[in-house]
Amino acid sequence: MKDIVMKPSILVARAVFPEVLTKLAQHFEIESNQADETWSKAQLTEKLHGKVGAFTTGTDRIDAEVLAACPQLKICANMAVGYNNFDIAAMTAAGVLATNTPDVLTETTADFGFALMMATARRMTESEHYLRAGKWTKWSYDMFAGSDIHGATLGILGMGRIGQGIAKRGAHGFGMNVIYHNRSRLDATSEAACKARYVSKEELLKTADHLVLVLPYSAASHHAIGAAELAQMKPTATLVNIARGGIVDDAALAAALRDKRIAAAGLDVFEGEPAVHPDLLTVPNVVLTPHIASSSVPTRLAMANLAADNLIAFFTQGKALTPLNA
Ligand code: 8YV
Repeated sequence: MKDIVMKPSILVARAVFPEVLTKLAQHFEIESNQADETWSKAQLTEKLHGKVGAFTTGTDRIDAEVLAACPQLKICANMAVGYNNFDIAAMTAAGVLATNTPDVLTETTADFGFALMMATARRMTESEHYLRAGKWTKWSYDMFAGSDIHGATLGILGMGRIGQGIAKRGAHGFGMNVIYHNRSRLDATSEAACKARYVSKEELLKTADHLVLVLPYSAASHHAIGAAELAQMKPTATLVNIARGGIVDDAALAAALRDKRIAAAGLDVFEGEPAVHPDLLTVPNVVLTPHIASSSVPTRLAMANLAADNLIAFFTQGKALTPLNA
């Protein structure tokens, strides 16, 4: 008689491309969430119970409490490069591998960061709302006059892969003067490739015409841009956040925008998203997008495939492709 080999049981916590589910189904018994229901922590914990693996996204929090209730769990594969939804220390202590999806989203996310910076500086959504509201009745010399991108000083806070992608676009495509601040300085070859100059955070804030945030979220970067930092920026400067909500103090930013202490902001991420600080919704000089920087079809598919391949490689070869705590 043939042995029946049980496939490992995994949870796919959010809706995902059907072809990725089909691929996973060749290797695993799957409980999925194609209805994309929003689960509470208790529901996520209940669904995870008895599973050996999980396909997660940035909205699924895996912490000590969840881990304690799911002792069978061996791996959580995040479909995101950021992993602040994971308590890595707790996962390591519980012997649970964490993986993320680096590299595959770098260029798409850098494209979006650049686009958001341009939309912010050139007041694209503000002027579109004006047009849609039927307020455009005549040309005027200063109508929605914004600031230039070409030749301006691009400041980048957090110079990882995505930060470097934005720097290259600015330096090589738009003749921008690029400055950056990061926990550690890049090597000379990487700096030369981005034509970027390392400066202190203070100089970055004071000098940048357009400041783009691309740093990971942690306790150390919580409210890295608050009232004090905004006060150091030029009144003509713009601020773009494609990193994580919580890096910017949204209430302080809304006040700075309202009082024109900086010219404008572009935000793809928010503290407590999908809720958005109500004050941000009342100021006109901010471009708001719903956390879509990595969202091109090919890139989201590549991210989903990499997360799936991490699960498959771990269970078939004993080694994930992009581990965080191996
Ligand atoms: C994801 C992101 O869309 O990769 C990241 O870190 O922020 C986005 O690309 C989001 O986290 C969903 O998992």
